Amino acid sequence: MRERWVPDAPALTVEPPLHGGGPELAVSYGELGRRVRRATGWCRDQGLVAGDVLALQLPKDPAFLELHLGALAAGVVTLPLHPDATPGEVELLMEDAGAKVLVRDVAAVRPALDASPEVDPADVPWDAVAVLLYTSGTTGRPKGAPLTHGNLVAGVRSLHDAWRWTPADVLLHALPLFHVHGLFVAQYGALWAGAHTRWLAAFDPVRVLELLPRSTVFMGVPTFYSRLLAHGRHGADLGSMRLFTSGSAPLPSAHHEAFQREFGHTILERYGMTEIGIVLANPYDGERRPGTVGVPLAHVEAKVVGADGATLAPDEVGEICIRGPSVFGGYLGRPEATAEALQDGWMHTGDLGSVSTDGWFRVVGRAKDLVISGGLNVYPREVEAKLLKLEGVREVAVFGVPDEDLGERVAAAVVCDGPWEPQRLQATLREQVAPYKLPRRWFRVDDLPRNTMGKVGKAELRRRYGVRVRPATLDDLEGIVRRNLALCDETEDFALDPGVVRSGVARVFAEDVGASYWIAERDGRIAGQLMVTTEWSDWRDRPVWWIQSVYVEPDDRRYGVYRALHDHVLGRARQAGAAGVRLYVETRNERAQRTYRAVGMDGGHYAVFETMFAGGGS
Ligand code: MLC
Ligand code: AMP
Repeated sequence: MRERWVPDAPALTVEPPLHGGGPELAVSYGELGRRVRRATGWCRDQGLVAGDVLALQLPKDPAFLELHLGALAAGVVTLPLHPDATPGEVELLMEDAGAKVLVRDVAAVRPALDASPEVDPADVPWDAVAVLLYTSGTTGRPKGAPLTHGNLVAGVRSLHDAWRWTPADVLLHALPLFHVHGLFVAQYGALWAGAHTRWLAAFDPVRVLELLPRSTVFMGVPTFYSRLLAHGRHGADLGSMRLFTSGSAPLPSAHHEAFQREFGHTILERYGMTEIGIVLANPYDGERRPGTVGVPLAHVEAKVVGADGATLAPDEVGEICIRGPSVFGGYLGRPEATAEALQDGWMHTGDLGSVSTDGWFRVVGRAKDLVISGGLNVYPREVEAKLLKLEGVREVAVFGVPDEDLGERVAAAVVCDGPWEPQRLQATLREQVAPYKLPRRWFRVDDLPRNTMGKVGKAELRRRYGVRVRPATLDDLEGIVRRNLALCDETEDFALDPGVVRSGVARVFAEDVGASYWIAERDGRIAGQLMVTTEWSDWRDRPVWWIQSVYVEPDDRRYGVYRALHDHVLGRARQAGAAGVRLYVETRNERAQRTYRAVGMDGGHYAVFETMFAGGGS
């Protein structure tokens, strides 16, 4: 990796956050090389030898990179952990991995690293394990996927060529580092090329827009793109940019097209997985087809097979299988899981897809029980197992519902004994699992839908509880007026005059007045709506968004429709830099007040419910 490291060239610039102030931290390749050698020395001083496992639960900090690369050079295996993983989760993974040392305190390890002797890299064989990443399976028990030095080098080389990396590149890096995407696709890509990386500790559309004009490459999960689109381009000059890539979850075609239209760049979507690296990608040159993950990268074989394992005809949907040099050799200590996943070197991905007659792959769904929220994998079985141990939970199903921002959001349907206390379940679960795994929608059900074999119907749950929020179109206008009238006694808009509503809505659509309507769809039909107006707050020096005209069809209540609308507006308001979101509730309307309290809004004394954002609001 270090052949292209020119000592004076910039390796890493750690950008300060928007409101964090402070100067940026710049590290040259010469300095990075020395730091990595000291980290190798640190490993030696800790008594770590080749094959030992070093667990790293660190924020996005240069120390993470130094320790990871320093360990690689010593043949020590790193186990990157989510910074928000709970002590119980960390203990489980460390035990399974046989990890010897855990580093979780940057402030404590920094002086030790700086004081360590510089040690030369060892001669590490290519089939030695470099890193252990955990995924989960049908049992809910996490499985370690060991990746070898050979796997990682095959992956980075193939992307180096495919994406034309050069030392002149500037990668704007806003991904976390404890996963394949942020570490092996983005960071390794830049380091292999000797290119410059600008680091943001976390994705922030305002900072990303500021830094894109000084960058050439940007890599994101689809949520990054939906948030950039929601935030808007604000005239940013993207002339220096040569590549935007997306992966880790499906990029909706609408976002692909909107980004092309509004940001003037065609996103290159690619597909990968921890166990196999990045294996399918749209081409650098030539057509990039929205809704597809492109064609196999160099040295990769890919096919789509049916339930009997036979290769399917073009356009038929089956399981995507992959073979190639970046595919791992099997799960740590799990021969059965390995035999199931790997057959003749072919990795059965559990992803459902098809291939066109001209060889382009599409991912259309998943055979595996997995929710991908904001690019992070949540394994329902793991969360269900924890929930089943809580008092009052008789049966539970965890599943994903569609979400414009995160792609999917985690939801739970619970058959409970005794009172329905989702807040208690949520609070107890929070002590046991990282917060991104927490269900954010809770539904009490009398029974779980099951098939004849007794298996819980997750697809049926998604159909029932999946709510899609979208902007209202002119075609919705008529329905909105009708609903607004039907619900006069349901919302804050008490005695609305039909004429006022009709002309008001018409003026909104003519953009005479600043308001927007959002529609919630459930099970293929319109289930609810709300209107948003904005009001300038002199006190906060930014706008406040007001939610108005909320309506959810009676048959669609208790399916999370209002919560979906609420989350959507909250997300949009945050992206737009609003001070917060408010709504009035008529004090006589107790049902509405209960609803707003249940979603966490605060009624105060005047029945004005609000969620105000901290800091910059973006
Ligand atoms: C944070 N939160 C999430 C979340 N991330 N909830 C659900 N899903 C997520 N992905 C929760 C936090 O716990 C917190 O909840 C609240 O949301 C706000 O936290 P935050 O830190 O402000 O979140 P935000 O900045 O909005 O982060 C969202 C995100 C981030 C999408 C920017 O999750 C992200 O960077 N995702 C990228 C993940 C990634 O790199 N995946 C690659 C995997 S590799 P509370 O209640 O605690 O306040 C792979 C292979 C491949 O899949 O092909 O690439
Ligand atoms: P992980 O185990 O974190 O590596 O996640 C891998 C999974 O992410 C894959 O099995 C897919 O389900 C999903 N994935 C990655 N890239 C894409 C993509 N471009 N489109 C759809 N799904 C994707």
